[in-house]
Amino acid sequence: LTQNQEVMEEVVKEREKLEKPPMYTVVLLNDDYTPMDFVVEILRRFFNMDSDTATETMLTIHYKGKARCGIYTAEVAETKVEQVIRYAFEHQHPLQCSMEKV
Ligand code: TYC
Repeated sequence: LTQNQEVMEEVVKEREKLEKPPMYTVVLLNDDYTPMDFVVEILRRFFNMDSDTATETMLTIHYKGKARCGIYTAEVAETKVEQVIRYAFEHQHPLQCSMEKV
């Protein structure tokens, strides 16, 4: 490759980064104490799910241990994780939430 081609490849790579920011899934984790209806409320409030989707997702977490609740850019995913953990804590529930790179 010529030096020019190398520079152009680098430019293309940087452009692709700008167009496609890394995405993260926000994952909710099961525990033995958080009430099911509270988890459904969380899924509706923070992940904009309708009742049926929220109920299905809650049951997936309950039976399988965790479920993906949404996919976001890093900043939005971090904010969701913080908001969910704080909201659960304020209601004295141990519900935990994390993010995973897609
Ligand atoms: N396992 C909880 C119960 O039986 C319900 C639950 C579901 C808790 C999802 C957390 O992320 C969770 N009450």
